[in-house]
Amino acid sequence: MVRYMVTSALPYANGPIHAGHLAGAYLPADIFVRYLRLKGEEVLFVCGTDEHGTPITFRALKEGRSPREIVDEFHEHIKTTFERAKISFDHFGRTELPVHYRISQEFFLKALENGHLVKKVSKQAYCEHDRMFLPDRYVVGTCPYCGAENQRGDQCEVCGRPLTPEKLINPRCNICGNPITFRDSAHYYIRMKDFEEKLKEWVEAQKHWKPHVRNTVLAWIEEGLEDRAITRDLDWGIPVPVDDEDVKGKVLYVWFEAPIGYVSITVEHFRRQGREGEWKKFWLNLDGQTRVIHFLGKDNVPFHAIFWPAFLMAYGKYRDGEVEAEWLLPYDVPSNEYLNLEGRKFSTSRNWAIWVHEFLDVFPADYLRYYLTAIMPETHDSDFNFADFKSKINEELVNNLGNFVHRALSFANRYFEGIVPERGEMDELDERAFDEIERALKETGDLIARYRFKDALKRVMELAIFGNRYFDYRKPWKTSKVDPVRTATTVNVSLQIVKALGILLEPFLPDASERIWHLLNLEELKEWKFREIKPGHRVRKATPMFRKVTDEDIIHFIVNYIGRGNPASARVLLDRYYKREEVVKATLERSINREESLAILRSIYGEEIGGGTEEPRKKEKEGKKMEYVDFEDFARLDLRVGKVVSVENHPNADKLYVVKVDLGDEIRQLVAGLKAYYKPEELLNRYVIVVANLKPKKLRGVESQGMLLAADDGKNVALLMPDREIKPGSKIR
Ligand code: B3M
Ligand code: ZN
Repeated sequence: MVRYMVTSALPYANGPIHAGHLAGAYLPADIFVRYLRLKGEEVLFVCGTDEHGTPITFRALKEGRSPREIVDEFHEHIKTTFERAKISFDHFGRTELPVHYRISQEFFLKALENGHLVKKVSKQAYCEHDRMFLPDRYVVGTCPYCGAENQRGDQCEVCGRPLTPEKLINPRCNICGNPITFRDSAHYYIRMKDFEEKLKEWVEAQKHWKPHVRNTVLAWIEEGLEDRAITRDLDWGIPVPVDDEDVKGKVLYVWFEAPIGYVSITVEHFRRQGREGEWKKFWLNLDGQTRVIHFLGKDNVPFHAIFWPAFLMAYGKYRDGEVEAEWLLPYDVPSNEYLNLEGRKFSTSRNWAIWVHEFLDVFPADYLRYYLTAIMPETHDSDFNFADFKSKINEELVNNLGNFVHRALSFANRYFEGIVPERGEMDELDERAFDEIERALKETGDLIARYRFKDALKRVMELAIFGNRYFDYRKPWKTSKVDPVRTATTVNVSLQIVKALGILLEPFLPDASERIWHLLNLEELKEWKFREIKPGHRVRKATPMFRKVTDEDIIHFIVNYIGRGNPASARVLLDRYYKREEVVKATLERSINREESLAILRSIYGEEIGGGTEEPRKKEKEGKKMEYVDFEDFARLDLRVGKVVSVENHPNADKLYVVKVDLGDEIRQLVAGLKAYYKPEELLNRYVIVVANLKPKKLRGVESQGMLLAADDGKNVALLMPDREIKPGSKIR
């Protein structure tokens, strides 16, 4: 029987996971693995964080933190996010572990011993200003292959070619922006020529790969493979394991050791279980039965289909006391294209992104999984669109699937007290229902096995559509009055379809599948095989499977999550769908902290959203009852006179000032959206009114320790100022 070793690309531990990552390499792998498990196949699913290389050190440098702090933080963060998204790794490890150092160094030494490595001194990018070598992402410039500008020295994001800093046209230092120079540095290179023929033969034989992937990889090999440096001038990573002054203090190239992480994470997995030797059957060719399948995003294809196999070949045979065997080359490298957000590429710096941990604060994991599977970028880039998200969830998940499950359960309870009734005589349509179940299992399974997850999910939903049609046609609400046997058959068959859906949904929506199992009151383990629910079995009361996605949910997400990271991006998204009044109303209705919500709304829309807020103003206009507050409520505000002592431009926002105010016994820093209304000199030394006990809050990265009071007529803004000089810190009463 075939055994599956499934991996998802190891995400760099330098930031959170976004929906594009999830849809690219993690969700598809999870669907695949969950399906194999239901089929009873032997499968191991591993992943972990990639914790070395310039993606890590560059972020550390920018934030003035140590690489270790960064990787520790994001290892935990990413691990938790995957758990929340129900990605069912057998083990989620990391590369900053001794076992990984050991195995990576072993790969290096074996390749060296086998004569596949050469040491060469060559010119390496160097920054005179920062006084350091600049590997990979420390250099930016124009891609020599496709001409795309601003590409980093490790890979072109546009054409996908692996790069090196020397190859870039007009290279600049990515830290200080200055042009770079070149200095001699010694490195170990892998002689790719040694593997060209073997690689070509091997790729040619992989007829089961997606044709365009196979063709692209072959084309790259045919262009000729150059030697590739597998060491770097960096001080974070795995030391080069040779006693050689020339490479002292240097580390292994991250793309050399990261794929070895798949192996070391597997080793660690079995070690923790006390089953030490078992990793071998997943990575060595012991019995010809294991398939290693790497799920990844398309930019990772060359590394997995050319370099990684070359490293495995360079190692030669693995030997220890018990075994002697070849390493397994990848069986397949299913890769996805990119996901865009509302027509534009994801961008971390502009927060034009759906961060998975944030999305899951607002929406259930099943909704994210459903939508990302429905739009999975399998053959071309696809687009995350909020309107489409809402309609797919509400129309397909809630109205079709949720509705069918609910109808079947409700009728079982209404007419049969929750006991699955015996079927009467079956007619053609009843028989067909069972055929449909079998066909759905077969066809969905085949699609998953061919990595066609989008179509597979569609196929599952077709069974739910069939269920609803069946139910509509049978009209049990009518037959119940005249034909109890017919009604019993209808309810029985409907419940069977519900059970089948419980199985079919497991790979895609594990929570919904569990809920169906719970509603049906089933204890048996799920299998990719249909067995009828027996008459006499008691099911539970019907409760709704899902709730609808509302505009308020979407507004809440855009304002409080995207907006917190980048108000301008939130504004673009909100303007696409909603009127400002709607946004303000929805946000304030959900708000726990009104001032905080107002501050976010202001950062999104500018100052017009005044302290008074639009909502009461509108109420007054409509002549509605005034809302009174108690004096105690007012007295809770600590309002004070402050004197402006400095005004500076906000570093990251063009509408904001950073204002320092003397409150008598302390200087406070406030962030205020006054730039459109006051020049700095008009503010300096003026007396203003400060809300002094407002919870401090970061606005675009700068902490605001209070708020200035201002009047706002929708067009203009006027600061409140005491009408004569008074001691800073005086209380307003
Ligand atoms: N960390 C690249 C990436 O996150 C890299 C994958 C490693 S897989 C061995 O896109
Ligand atoms: Zn520099």
